[in-house]
Amino acid sequence: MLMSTPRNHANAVKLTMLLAGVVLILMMAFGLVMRAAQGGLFELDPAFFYRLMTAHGAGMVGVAALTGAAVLWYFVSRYVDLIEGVYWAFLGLFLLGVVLILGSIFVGGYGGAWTFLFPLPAISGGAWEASAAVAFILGYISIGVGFLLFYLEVGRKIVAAYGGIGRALAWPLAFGGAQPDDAPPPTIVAAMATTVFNTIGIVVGATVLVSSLVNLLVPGFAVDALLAKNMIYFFGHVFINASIYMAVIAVYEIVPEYTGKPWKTTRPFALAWTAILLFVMAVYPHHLLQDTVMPAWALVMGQIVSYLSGIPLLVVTAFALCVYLRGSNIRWDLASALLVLGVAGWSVGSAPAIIDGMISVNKLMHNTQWVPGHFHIYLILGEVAMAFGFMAWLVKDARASEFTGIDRLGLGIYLLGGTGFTLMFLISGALSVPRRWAVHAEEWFLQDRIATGFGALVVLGALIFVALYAKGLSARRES
Ligand code: HEM
Ligand SMILES: [Cu+2]
Repeated sequence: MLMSTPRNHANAVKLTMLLAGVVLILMMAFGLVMRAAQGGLFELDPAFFYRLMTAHGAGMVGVAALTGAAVLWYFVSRYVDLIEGVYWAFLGLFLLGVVLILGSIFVGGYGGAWTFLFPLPAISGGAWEASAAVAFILGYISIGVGFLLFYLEVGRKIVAAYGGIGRALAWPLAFGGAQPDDAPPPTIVAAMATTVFNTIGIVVGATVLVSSLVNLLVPGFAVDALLAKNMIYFFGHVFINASIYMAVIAVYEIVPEYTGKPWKTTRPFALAWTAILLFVMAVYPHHLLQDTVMPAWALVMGQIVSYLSGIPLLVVTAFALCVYLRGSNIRWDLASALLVLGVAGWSVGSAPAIIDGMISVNKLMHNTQWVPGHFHIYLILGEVAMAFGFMAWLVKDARASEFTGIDRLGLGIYLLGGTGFTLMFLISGALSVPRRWAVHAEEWFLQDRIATGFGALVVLGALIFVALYAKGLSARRES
């Protein structure tokens, strides 16, 4: 095993993180415009609101997945020999997809949301042409193909090096009485698990995408709407979760540098990752709790697995992190603070998610802003915080001092903004404010405006992080 990432892979990942940082800020600005428009701060044509919402949803999910994948590639390349060309093909297909999606939205007028629910892409009520929906779907397919190539390379190299999927998942340790010292490192276990479940998710997503594409081109070819919805939410749930499960590799690899205690694959760790592998796929029916035509057993399973899903997440990462931090003299800087924040935000965000996963609650809350409330917690304060932490760590050695005033300022602004912004979504949801409405009633303006203020802080914090990263990159080039 290599102790440091090969230079070529490191450079490709650094470039990816710079791109991702710029896209994050742009998409956050879109979100801010939406929130301000909901608060009646200015008039926004509703059709344009839905375009922004589609770009924000697809763009943010995409950038979360991209940063997660970059983290995975960076650290997995320390253990196995990955082909650099595959990464460039992945990035190229990703960017091609972005161009197609942006074109479909801002040139073609597509505004059917990132979930492209059948038959919405085809039946737009005249808001966009079928060709715009086709471009959107082709964009997704391009990104999907890129990810499949990525996982094929990661998967085959890990399987070859560790002797099979089961061994890479540390099953001999989990179920066979093998010794922890013989188990693969946490990075490999996490990379193998995400490779398996995200590949399955993307293949299911690609199937429903191609079906929707055929339906667009040959309207006589109808798709079963309930089946399509199941497939889309299976894909969507697995894909966004995979982004966080990939990003957490940064915590496993970087936090030990600060605590001096290596993160080890233990039996509970191995068991938890196997549980994650199964739960992440079994839990998706929690997105269909409103669909009364779904078989009752599937919905009940969605609820029960929702309860269970929180456990391995909290055990493997949040609880383990507390154990590692306790009694160690962790050195705080921007990177370690953001990584620890990421785990905390992810864990906290799982609570309102589990609440919404209860059938009785979901009946009331599902189409309210409670839903964007919970996922913005584990995205802004979870996945994206980990991505910013990873970026700060990448340029750490270019900095003279460890935890500067500007670092603390950025962190404080981001944390305050993120907490306030997501709390306002939850409060609005509890007050039954619907989600995905371009125009709000005046009674909701106050929450919307307070949220807009907090949202602006998030954008400002993110700007500071990305600027520090860009500065760090250029300082390294000069030295
Ligand atoms: C400054 C930061 C952000 C702001 C101001 C913001 C704002 C918004 C707003 C106003 C909505 C629509 C809410 C509604 O349904 O009424 C939304 C939806 C959404 N946001 Fe954000 N957001 C931010 C950051 C993020 C991040 C970091 C991610 C993911 C990494 C994200 C992912 C999403 C997704 C997936 C949706 C759902 C779109 C849909 O319903 O189709 N957002 N956001
Ligand atoms: Cu879900």
